[in-house]
Amino acid sequence: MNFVDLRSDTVTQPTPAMRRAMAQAEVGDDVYGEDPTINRLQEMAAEMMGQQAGLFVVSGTMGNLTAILAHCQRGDEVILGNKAHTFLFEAGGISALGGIHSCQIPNQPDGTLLLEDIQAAIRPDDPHAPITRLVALENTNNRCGGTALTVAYTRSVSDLAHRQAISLHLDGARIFNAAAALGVKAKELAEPCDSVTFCLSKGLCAPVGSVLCGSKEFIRKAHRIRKQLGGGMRQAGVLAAAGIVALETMVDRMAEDHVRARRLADGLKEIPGIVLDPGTPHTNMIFISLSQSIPQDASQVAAHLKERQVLVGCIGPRRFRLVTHYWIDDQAVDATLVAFSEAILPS
Ligand code: TLP
Repeated sequence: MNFVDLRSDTVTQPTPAMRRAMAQAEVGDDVYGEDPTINRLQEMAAEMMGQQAGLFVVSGTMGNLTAILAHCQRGDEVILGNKAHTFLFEAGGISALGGIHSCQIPNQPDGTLLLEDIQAAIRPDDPHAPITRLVALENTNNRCGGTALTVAYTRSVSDLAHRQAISLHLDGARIFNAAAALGVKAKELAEPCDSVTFCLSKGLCAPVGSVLCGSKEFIRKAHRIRKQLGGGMRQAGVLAAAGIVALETMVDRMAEDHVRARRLADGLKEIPGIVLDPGTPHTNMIFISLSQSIPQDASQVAAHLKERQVLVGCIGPRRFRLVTHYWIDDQAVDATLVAFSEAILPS
């Protein structure tokens, strides 16, 4: 059965070109640095992020964890948003595995952290306080609606941090969505940062993996940490091969997902009982709620949608997230609108 799966862009299947590249990939032992396909992916990724080097990791979560462990010692502090994926959805890995303290400051609705809030959160040189070592941003910001942070904003945070010898990490899981929405190169968004992770397995459609990029020295350090985390892979060029196809063929089509998200949102707006978040969609995510006039809750509506072969993410008792991606075409958008109009029963 063919479902229209809007739960996330993580559900994307590899394309036929990716599967072919995987079958034919030249491989070697990557723990020895001998997998030519991984080496090529890492070089391509570093180039696209305007960084010196890259490291292939299993997931976005592992990329962020590896980066934060490389920047911080036990007891150091990272400043991040209270809606950051690293804070909300990475199982507390930075504190569980790294003893790293997090200082959460409010994410603004556009995904930014106020410069004055960052400044106020930076600890004084006082033995009572942890050492502020790192600021982390997220672009696009998932829980702020898939909002894109601009180049100017990223630079302003980088300048503020660097003036005080603090590093900047970017969770750029969806940096290519941000770049498409802003009409800039991903490199411009990543260059002001000391490290950046981006995901191959979301909108870019590869089955596995993320790349962590930074300076040569930083990546050397990160390489050892990846090993400590059990993330040293062997003939994983079969995975990297799909990542290379992703970088070659998927980056320039990202805007299509944004156009479809807009079309889907415009249709949903016309269905009585559906309330769109202000400004949604910013990129490939649509955030909606059920109005009080609807007797069902989100899980009941989701169950009705599932009967109509449409899958959506429930992110609250009356709230949904819908994410467009390569496998959501115009027909899928139309089918979703029909399914919603049938599934929602006004009282
Ligand atoms: N996000 C997933 C879920 O974990 C919520 C999703 O469906 O959106 N950074 C950001 C901004 C992310 O959105 C995600 C995944 C990650 C990191 C982690 O990536 P993975 O799943 O590869 O560990």
